[in-house]
Amino acid sequence: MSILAFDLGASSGKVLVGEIKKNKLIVEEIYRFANDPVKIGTHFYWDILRLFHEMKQGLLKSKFLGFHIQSIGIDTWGLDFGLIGSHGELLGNPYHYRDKQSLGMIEKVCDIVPKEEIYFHTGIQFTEVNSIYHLYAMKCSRNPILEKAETLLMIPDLLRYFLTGEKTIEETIASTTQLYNSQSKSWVAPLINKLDLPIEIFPDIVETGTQVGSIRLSICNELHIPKIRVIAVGEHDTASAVAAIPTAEKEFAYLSCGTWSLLGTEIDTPVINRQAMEWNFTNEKGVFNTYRLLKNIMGLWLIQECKRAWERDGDFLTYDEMVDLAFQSKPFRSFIDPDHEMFLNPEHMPKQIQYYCQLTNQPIPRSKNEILRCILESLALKYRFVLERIEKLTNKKFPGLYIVGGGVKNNLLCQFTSNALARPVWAGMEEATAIGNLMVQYISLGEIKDLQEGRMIIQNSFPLKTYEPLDSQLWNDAYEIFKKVIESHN
Ligand code: LFR
Repeated sequence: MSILAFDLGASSGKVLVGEIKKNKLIVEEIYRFANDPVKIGTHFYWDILRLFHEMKQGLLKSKFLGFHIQSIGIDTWGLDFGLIGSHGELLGNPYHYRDKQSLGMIEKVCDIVPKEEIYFHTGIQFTEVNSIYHLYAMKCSRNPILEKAETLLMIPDLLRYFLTGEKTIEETIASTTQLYNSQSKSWVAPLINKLDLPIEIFPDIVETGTQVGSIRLSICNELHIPKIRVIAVGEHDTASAVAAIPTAEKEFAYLSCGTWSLLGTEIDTPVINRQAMEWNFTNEKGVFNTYRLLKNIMGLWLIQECKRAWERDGDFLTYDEMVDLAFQSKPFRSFIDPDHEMFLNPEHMPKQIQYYCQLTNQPIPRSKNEILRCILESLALKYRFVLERIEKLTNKKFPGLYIVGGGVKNNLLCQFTSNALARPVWAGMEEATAIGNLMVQYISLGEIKDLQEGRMIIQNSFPLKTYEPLDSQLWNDAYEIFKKVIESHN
């Protein structure tokens, strides 16, 4: 049975076909397109209509290739949303979470509703990029789009609505808003009301795996395709990626490594206490009965932004070339805290890294080699820092770390991570997000029994590469210095 995953990530949008043959999941990418946010004036937007057009091209491509598609599912990153007006049309272009309108909004929101109250209802980390702060910024600026809105839809739900006409939000992506209580499975009405946000715009929630209608007739006619079922998969990309972690263990640590590095563990009940709040850990809803206790680490964004900055200066490097440069550099010269807010969306990432090193009285990385080395080592050390905190919060000790996502192509980062943790790393499945998306569809269609069986099939289908730790003592010494640096400047 052939099914289709639409996976809209920061580096591109992808369409992948899944099939199960001899107890193996076969995944083939059939179409890829750009997913570049667009800056106009001071704002940063999704190019949403273009993306919908590209999704239609993906559907056509699957037809031309002869696949008989039984269902589709859509996932994207979390947080972002579109607003629908009284005529059922999208009002304006959805903002990208890196849009600066939400700067300063955590303080404003927490002046109205105490931090503890928000955390105890939602279990979600405080970061300015969350939907709650964008909505509040729109409210403060009396944004006419919010004033006219009748329904809020998260981006995968919005695209799903364009396809089917159904207006619902899937629960994993709902949890990224910081306005949703995934234990009681409801929007947090007191929070929404205290912020004077329009509660009526928050639609019904559907559980992961729900079959939520089919592609509307007008689109089937336009593309000359049959009716295709649409399934609300783990629409938050991280939920889908973690669903695909290929393990039979109940307790494991993972790193979903892409533009963001999401490091965490899967749990049955959220860890919501003072310590978790102080350390700003998040409890996002996972697929089915799971939660993800994790921390967002700035991730490959730092490398992607260096690439972009150097390209603007006419210096074009591939990611492989960048890894080679880092490899050639002297180790452990200077460190950054990848998660310092100054790295969220700077004008020029390499200069910002130099500035951080200057502020923290460290040798300033001058060459590209030194800058890249500084990023990769700092990421690996931050992974250790976060994993140790997760172990404290859960009272568990993990034997190693699974890494999935685009970052697995970066051998140096995987090796550094193993070195920094002094534990093995099992890395693979660049397309984990799409694989998790497909797996949930198969569960919904009854082709796979449950998450556990799905993970076994995935384990059987995609080999992992093991990295064993090297130079543990050197990395241990570096870790002590790293901790002092990040504590000195937060
Ligand atoms: C990863 C991700 C993270 C989320 C960030 C912004 O792609 O979805 O989970 O925190 O992007 O939405």
